[in-house]
Amino acid sequence: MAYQKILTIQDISCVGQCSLTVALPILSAAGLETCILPSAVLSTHTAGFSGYTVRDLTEDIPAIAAHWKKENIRFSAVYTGYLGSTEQIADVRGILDTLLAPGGLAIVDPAMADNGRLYPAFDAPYVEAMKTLAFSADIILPNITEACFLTDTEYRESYDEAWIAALLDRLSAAGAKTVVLTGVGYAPERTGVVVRAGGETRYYEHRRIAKGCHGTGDVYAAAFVGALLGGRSAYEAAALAADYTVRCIEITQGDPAHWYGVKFELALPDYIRMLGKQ
Ligand code: PXL
Repeated sequence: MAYQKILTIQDISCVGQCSLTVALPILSAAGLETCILPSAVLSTHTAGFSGYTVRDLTEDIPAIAAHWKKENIRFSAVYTGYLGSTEQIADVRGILDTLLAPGGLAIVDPAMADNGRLYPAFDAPYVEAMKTLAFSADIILPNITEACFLTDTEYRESYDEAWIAALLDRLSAAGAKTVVLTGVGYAPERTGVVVRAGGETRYYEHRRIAKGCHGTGDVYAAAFVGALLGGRSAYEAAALAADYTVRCIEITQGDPAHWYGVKFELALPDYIRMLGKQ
């Protein structure tokens, strides 16, 4: 596989093992030159800490993108996660339009909600703007809550295969291309990921570890992008990322003081080993 340069756009949560502090090491471990564009800088993530600081970097983004354009810098993929503002989403769309190399991939994790609720920073206008970004991307990685927000579907705690198929149909009808729908489980101790790509839908089921951990969506998405750009199909990359994320949770679950993220670093050797297996 040729050496590839990719760009990831998401926030820096200085403490909390999510977004860029997770994506950068995972993508580097996958052998990708990883360029970053911070959407905002927060003292911590917003899920469980109180009194966090936020500096929105929306104003800086157009000049950064213009400089890269002038320098003729292009990326073989752009992968976006948690963004800093509704207004910023238009600039991020502009980056996808102008800074991807020919044939480059736009991958959007619409990181804005979980467990039926939006994250504290986001509101209805943000969701509307995220729809425009997600439905212009080549690949999206929503969880069920985010898929519901993207399609104006009422969130459900319990569901069956027919409901998930209908949710995927709504995403496809709205313009989604390849969809990696995360956190889909049909039995109490099982969860998994549904991948709809090229008209085919496949499910990868795996063990569900009771304790939900923060930041696992970001670990999952970065591990997926690393495996995909390494030459795997969307389904293969989705399965590999699931195995790595489960490993990260296993390593972390015995430590109740570590409630804010997963010890993904300790499993990076496993990730690299998984990537080595063709
Ligand atoms: O893991 C998603 C995420 C990323 N960045 C920030 C967050 C969250 C989830 O809550 O608060 C700042």
